[in-house]
Amino acid sequence: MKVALVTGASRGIGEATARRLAQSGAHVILTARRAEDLEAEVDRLNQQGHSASALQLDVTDEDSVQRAADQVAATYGRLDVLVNNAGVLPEATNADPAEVVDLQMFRTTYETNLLGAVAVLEAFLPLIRKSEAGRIVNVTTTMASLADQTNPESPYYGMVVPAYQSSKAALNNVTIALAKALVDTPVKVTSVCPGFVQTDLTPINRDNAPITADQAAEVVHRAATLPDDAPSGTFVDADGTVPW
Ligand code: NJP
Repeated sequence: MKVALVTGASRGIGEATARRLAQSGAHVILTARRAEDLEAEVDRLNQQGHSASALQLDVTDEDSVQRAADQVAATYGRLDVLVNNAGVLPEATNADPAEVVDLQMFRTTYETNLLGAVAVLEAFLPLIRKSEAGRIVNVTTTMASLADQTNPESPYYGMVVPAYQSSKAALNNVTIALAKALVDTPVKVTSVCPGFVQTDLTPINRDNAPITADQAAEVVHRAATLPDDAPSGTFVDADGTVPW
């Protein structure tokens, strides 16, 4: 049985992705800042005959990340699927910003979206290298595409949330670099844009989002279960390739 771990699995796309991975036969480890927020979904999945467990993992707390990695090492000795999903968008709820660039906003956003993801990658890479077919998914966004941000024809052209966009663009760069570093291994690394999804990430816009978290989980799941002959180091959404 494959062992999969999802960060930020207490709600939204992370929870739906964990559910989808469990439904496809993996043992899924749901993680979030508070383990108690995961209990109901873990119980539900196990009662449905799937295999799930919970671990506390705050991506901004290195000790918490390392504790989780040590626990996975002790229990399974490897990790087959890592979904770096935990993310924040504080600019979405900053109604009256003093200026478009705000150092504290960048720090808060980068702490979770970029440095948190890097901390998780560093701690879990040794376990992913032990998998026969490791898969890493970094959940980013087309809002971070430099091509789309500079194309006046793109629906993303008018979106200006620089802390969020640059944090995810940097994570996209990590995808590219990791794929190169792991080219001689079976590990595949993918950046995924889940689409505009009905979640708590942008509470003000939630009702305008066209798709549910369960629908968004499909493309994340696809990247998490790439076949052996699939390319590594790609950026995709539900429709295919997204330009960097
Ligand atoms: O967000 P939300 P989504 N350590 O707010 C967790 C990207 N995305 O599902 O600890 C660990 O419902 C938090 O857990 P908790 C987006 O950038 C979305 O929409 O309980 N976990 C919760 O489970 C993000 O990367 C859209 O607070 C931490 C989860 O993160 C991913 O999709 C569009 C944490 C957030 O759940 C999931 O976002 C797009 C920490 N320090 C990309 N801080 C969209 N929704 O439309 C937060 O293109 N979490």
